[in-house]
Amino acid sequence: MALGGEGGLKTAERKFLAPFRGEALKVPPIWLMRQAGRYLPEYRATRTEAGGFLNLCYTPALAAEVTLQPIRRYGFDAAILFSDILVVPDALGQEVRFEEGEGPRLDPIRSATDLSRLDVGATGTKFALVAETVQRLRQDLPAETALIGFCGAPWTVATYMVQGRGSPDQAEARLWAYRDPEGFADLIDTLVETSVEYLDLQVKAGADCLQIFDTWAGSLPDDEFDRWVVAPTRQIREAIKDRHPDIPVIGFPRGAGAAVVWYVAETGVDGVSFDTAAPPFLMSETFEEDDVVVQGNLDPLLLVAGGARLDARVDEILDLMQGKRFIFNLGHGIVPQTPPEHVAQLVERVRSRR
Ligand code: 1CP
Repeated sequence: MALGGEGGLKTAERKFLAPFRGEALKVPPIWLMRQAGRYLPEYRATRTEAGGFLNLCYTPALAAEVTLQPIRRYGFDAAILFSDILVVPDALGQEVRFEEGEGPRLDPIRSATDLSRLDVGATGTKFALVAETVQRLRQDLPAETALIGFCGAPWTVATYMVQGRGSPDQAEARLWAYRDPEGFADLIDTLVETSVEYLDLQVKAGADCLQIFDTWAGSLPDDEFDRWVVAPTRQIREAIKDRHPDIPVIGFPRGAGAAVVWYVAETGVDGVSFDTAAPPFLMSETFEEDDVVVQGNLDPLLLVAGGARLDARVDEILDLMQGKRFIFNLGHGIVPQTPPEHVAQLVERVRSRR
């Protein structure tokens, strides 16, 4: 597929944005979380050329290139900026390292003294590189392709900052929040403030929509969910809406289960992304017509398996979501062992819908 410049198409005409204007499309827009990444050989080549994952995030020409790779292959309705949620702590001065084949590593923050070493004034240089990537993308993307900017939600980003790495239970952050809620609130407030600046500069550079990833929203009981997931997300959404009223904001409170209703009502997000565990009838029946755009939720492992099961599940989701304001996506990110031809099969199945 040829990639071209703006070509006179207005932002408002991009198909991806139609559900946010109130339209329920017969063939919904489609993009996939982690659509750029290790399952694509061209991604692995560019990552090697960059000399590591974070270098890739901070080299605008290469970050833009890997963002465009899945658009060239599959013509998704939206591209998502190639970056990572951990660029925020890294820019704040809590250096993030990605070793080959391992997850992220950070020197953990566990106290007010550790916290005082973060510098909200220091983010400019690294954030400017991300803004440059967004600018390049808006120029190089096909006019019809929307561009999604993103950040991690403060709770999820904090879990990595406090634990120093990914963890199955986010225990260190949860314990800090119980033992010293005021101290933990200082960390969350810093992340709210920094995330607003980060998203604001992505919109100014050309992002059409924003997604807030809260991968570990499901690890908190109701009262803590309210304080550390819902309240900070609402603050971010409100600050962004003050500056950019027309930019849709999608939340992804992974693992929230039934609390998704509360999350949508209280944060005021324009769209909500359902995770793999949510039964499709929850996506189709939970909300009234005007409440929110729904996105989701195919199992990423079904995309690895492929075959007739994949087609059947895609059809089931599309049947249930017929007549709804819906965006087709996975319930979590694409995994590295996904065969690229299965992604082509998925896109073809969605687009051949009559
Ligand atoms: O090349 C590599 O080996 C790095 C793999 C990789 C990639 C491709 C990481 C490391 N991050 C990314 C890109 C990324 N991460 C994007 C880019 C755009 C796209 O989707 O195509 C986005 C939106 C993210 C968001 C992200 N990073 C989340 C939230 C969504 C989710 O997947 O739950 C989280 C939790 C992270 C942290 C992170 N970054 C990378 C890894 C392996 C992890 C998870 C670490 C862990 O919990 O152990």
